[in-house]
Amino acid sequence: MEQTNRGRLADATWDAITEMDEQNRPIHTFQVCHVMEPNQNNWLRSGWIQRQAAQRVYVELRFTLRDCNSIPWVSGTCKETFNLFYLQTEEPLSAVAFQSRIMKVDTIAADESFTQTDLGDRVLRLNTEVREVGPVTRRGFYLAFQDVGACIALVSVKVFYKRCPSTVRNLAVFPDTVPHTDSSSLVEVRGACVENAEERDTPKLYCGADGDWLVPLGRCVCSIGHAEMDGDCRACKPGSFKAYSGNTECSKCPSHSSSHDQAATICHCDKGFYRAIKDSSTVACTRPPSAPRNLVSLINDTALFLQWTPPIDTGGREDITYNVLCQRCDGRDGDSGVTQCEPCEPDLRFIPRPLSLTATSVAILDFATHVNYTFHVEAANGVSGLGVSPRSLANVTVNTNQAGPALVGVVRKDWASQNSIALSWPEAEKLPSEIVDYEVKYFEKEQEQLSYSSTRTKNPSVVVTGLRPSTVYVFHVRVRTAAGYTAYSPNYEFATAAEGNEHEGRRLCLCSHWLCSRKEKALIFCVEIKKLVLCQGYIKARMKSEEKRRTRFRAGHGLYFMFFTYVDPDTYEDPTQAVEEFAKEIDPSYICIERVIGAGEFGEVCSGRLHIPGRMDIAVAIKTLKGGYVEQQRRDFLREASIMGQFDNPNIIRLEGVVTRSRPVMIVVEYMENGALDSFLRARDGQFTVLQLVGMMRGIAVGMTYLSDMGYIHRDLAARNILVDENLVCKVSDFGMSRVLEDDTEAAYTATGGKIPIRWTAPEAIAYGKFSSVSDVWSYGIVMWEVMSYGERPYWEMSNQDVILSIDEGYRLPAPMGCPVTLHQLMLHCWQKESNQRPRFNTVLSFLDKLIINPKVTIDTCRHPPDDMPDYPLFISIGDWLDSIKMSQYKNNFLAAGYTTLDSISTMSLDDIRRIGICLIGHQRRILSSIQSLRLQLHHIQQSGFQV
Ligand code: ACK
Repeated sequence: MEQTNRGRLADATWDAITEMDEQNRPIHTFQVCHVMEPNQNNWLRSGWIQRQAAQRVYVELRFTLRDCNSIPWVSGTCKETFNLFYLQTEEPLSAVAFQSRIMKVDTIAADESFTQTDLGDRVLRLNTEVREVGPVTRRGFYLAFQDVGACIALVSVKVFYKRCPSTVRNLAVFPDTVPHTDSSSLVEVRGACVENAEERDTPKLYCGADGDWLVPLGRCVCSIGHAEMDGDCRACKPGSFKAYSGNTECSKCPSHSSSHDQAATICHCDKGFYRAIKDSSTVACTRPPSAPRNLVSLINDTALFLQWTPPIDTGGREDITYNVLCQRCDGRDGDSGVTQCEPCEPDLRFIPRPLSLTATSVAILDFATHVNYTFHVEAANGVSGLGVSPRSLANVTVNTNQAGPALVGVVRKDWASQNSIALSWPEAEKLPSEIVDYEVKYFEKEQEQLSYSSTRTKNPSVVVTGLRPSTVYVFHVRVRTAAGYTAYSPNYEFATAAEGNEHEGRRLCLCSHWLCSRKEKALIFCVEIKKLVLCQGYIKARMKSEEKRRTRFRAGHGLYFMFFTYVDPDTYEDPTQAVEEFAKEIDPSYICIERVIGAGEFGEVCSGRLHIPGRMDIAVAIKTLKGGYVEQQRRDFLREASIMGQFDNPNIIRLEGVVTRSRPVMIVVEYMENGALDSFLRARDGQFTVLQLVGMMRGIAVGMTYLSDMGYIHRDLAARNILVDENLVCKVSDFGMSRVLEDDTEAAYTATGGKIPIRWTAPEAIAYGKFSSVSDVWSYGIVMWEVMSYGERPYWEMSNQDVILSIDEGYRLPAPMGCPVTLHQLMLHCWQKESNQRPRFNTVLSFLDKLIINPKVTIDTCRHPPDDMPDYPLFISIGDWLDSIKMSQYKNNFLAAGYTTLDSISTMSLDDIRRIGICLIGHQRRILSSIQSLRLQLHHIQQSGFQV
């Protein structure tokens, strides 16, 4: 700001003179020029100048000064300078007071002085000098000019202070600001956003000592509906909008939207157009799509397909989806004749789902037959349902059949066990097309319908396995025909038997009549033809898997060119892979479970039939994995299948396949009509010839020779693990637990922590866990003994500990009653203490073969043990002997009858035993069997020259 003050003469020696400048404009000046007289002291003083906000004051002087040399005759009194003074006061002062406290600012000299010539030429040599005055702190001040003998004309005096002027930077207004007196410090000033702008980062400027704005920081941006123009925020014009604050322009309204007012922040959708909730307010407005086109239905077997093409008008959106709505329109209203429609059954299955489909097709399953379904396919997008626009529907009506609905009749429970329930129902009749099968859906009642299982059966009966004991299940059944499903039967609730309650109302299921019905035979034939293709596919896959297996063996063992080698499933990182490789997956609908035949470690064992399309149906045994299993149990259970699946021998139980992809998990093996060998023999005591028994042993030897050639060690060879078919063929089974023996009730824990069936196991395997094919040979000898004694328990009731001790002391089982010596000798050979002294399975097999070829010679005449047969000690007294066979209670009977030495009893017959008062048949047999063995040993000892 410029401040000038016209001063007044203090000493009347400065004259106020008005002159004309070069352009003839008047200029007012104060002049003094007493150059001829010495001791000049002429003062000119300003009026009182208010300081206002100033801290530092500047004085700009414009003046002319005469060159002393250009004035003729002047003495040394002529000067070419004058002095500038100032005085600060709170109030205006009198002239006297002024004189005393005045302070000098500077002596001012002229840069340019003028001469007489200049005057004549009218050239004005004007000087401008600026001086800083202060710091000023009082309310006002005076300026004073002292002339000490110069010739001066003071043209102007400008008094001012510096300030940073009000400004607008980055849409923020900064006010006038006075800098600090200290020229090195800046004044920080916060700006205020201009109208319709908002702060982003606090706007700041710094005011420098020279009145310049420095270091701009922060900024303001225009608010919504406004955009920057010429440093201002101006409102957006109608037809445009700005939705977000920022330094962006106003945008034109997007398609199908408009704004009618200034400063619009949004453009509103035109009538009939919408934005979805998720849409940004800046995008174009859209509308619901038109209806899908070309809706067609296809009915194929048991599935109904709907297909359509997308609508012509997608409404301007890409999020188009389809909803399929279903109605059953069965009858007509009697009065109005209008078709009655109702929502479809809730369990109609839509694949992938009924609503929010992104593809233009859907498959519908489980529909009822004989029904008129109307399907409405609705096209929808993100703005469907926002306005009042009608739904975009395409409709199609599908008739699933001609006749009335066919329902399954009353479902009955035939029997229930702990883990199974057998159901049957009357065969569905009056169906328009062939029955494909029945579907039985079931779930635990307590679980509501949270998870349900289903099984299919071709017959009007089923055994549902894998259930929990003492649990109520809800069942319902429906028929599947080529044209679709019937409706479900009502719900039926049946419970499984309580734990410990073996069977409840057990009876055969009606599976057998499936094969009797001519109609059904025809159906099976049709299904077979249809699925032959599938079957061929399977065979190819199986061949591929076999080839893979061979390659593996070739690579792994290099022995393949001679034998297959057993692959331990435990060597697979993922045991499921072993199951996949060695066991084929069976479609559960090919399995018809008929009855429960026993209980295993993992669940029930059932019998039933397997009907693989393209193959004769066969009787099978089905081992099930009971519900509620954990993953490890599932693996252990399936481990048996991955072992069994590697074997192919007439005397090894054959694996048909597994069911792992649905519940219950099952292992399906060939059915052995006579069940386990031990119970089979016990039930037919004495009913077979020796040759028949030898035939059974031979079968087992064939199986074991195969297994040992494969490098497989069974570890649990026992009559209970041999199965017998209707032709008395014996097959080795039970491979699942051959490593850990958890499921063998005979297996006991040993000192080394393993679980071992002591009575069947070789001493080195018990003592050091040294299992081998020759330890299997020991077990084989025990099985021979079991066979010849018709299922007698080896070592009878002796404790496991006593068995181990007596074996260690050299005792061996005596020949069973009626057992040819040769066979007992073979047993003894298998029980050699030194494992390498025992025969190998192939030797056992050829021995039995000879026996079978020439039974008379071998069985009757070969009474002498082979040369390498070791000695087995006899028990010293009758008491010891009876103790060893756990028949101590009969000591008195023997003594009372006069039998005191072993020799005396060696000739006893069965009648003799009965006569001395031993009535129980089992005891009679055990004693007689032991006596026969004693007889052999006596004979052997006598031959050696010893006396008993
Ligand atoms: O002595 P079993 O009737 O014969 O009782 C048991 C029961 O299941 C539990 O294991 C019988 N079993 C096991 N596998 C078969 C099979 N493949 N064929 C016939 N019965 C079998 C076994």
